[in-house]
Amino acid sequence: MNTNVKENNTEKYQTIRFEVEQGIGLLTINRPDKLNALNQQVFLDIVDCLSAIEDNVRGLIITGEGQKAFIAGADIKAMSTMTESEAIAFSALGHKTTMLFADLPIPVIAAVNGFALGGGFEMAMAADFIYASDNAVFGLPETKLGLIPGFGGTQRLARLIGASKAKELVFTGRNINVDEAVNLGIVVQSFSSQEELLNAAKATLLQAMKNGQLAIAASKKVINESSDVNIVEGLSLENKAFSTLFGTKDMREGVNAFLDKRSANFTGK
Ligand code: DAK
Repeated sequence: MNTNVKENNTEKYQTIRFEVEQGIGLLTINRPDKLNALNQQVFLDIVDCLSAIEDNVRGLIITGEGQKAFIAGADIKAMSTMTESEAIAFSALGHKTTMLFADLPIPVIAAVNGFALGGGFEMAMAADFIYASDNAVFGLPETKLGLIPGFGGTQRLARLIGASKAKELVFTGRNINVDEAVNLGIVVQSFSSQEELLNAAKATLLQAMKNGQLAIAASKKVINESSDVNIVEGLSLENKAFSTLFGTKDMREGVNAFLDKRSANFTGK
């Protein structure tokens, strides 16, 4: 498939848009009148979209429609009438969605434009890393609603910034601006406009796409697993992934290209 052609799956979904250009998938949550709040349909659309993602997609950006919000959280109106069993199903769907980002063997960047609150912040943390625009606002305000973060926020924020800082943010439910988010290590880099933000995310993915895709997939997997295991097990996982790559054509191509003083031509094999 020609990866330079822009493909568009937009009409298929009610609540998201999905376009592929230059091998990069751009998944946009598209409920701007509700600040892209997450209801069941959004999760169903994302799960359907990510489950059908094709091999020609080598990097993914997730963002929100409009200038105001990435995602302003779970849909509070929809949650207001949920029973306990519906909440379990909703939460499970949210977990499934965030795990899909983690399991994709390609880099996933959350491009946060505006509010990333509650489930929105949790969705962003499920990406491999976060870029944000200057107007980004992050927060986990669930305790203000008598809830706790339910889409992995207690787990991912503590792993990202440490338990103490995560508790301070969760207990207070306070919002933080982009500078504080950068200082805490939540955001890798901030940008002065939404256009710059998306361009930077695309440029980063294009840079990564020049490298061995099997190596990227392996490194993503091993880094993701690192927070769940002790150092000895982690080094063992790294060792296995490292040595497995010696059986790939891409690894031979990469080192031979260096020795031949030429650019590598990786094929993903
Ligand atoms: N849900 C539903 N609608 C929302 C929304 C949300 N989270 N956020 C905004 N909207 C809607 C508003 O109701 C409004 O709709 P209309 O009234 O025009 O119909 C429209 O978006 C524009 O919002 P505002 O008029 O409020 O805009 P402002 O600029 O005045 O304020 C704001 C922007 C982001 C400060 C404000 O909208 C806001 O505070 N929004 C709520 C933010 C929030 O608390 N988010 C966290 C939600 S709690 C679980 C798993 C996960 C979760 C829970 C349970 N399970 C275990 C099941 C996650 C929970 C959350 O995410």
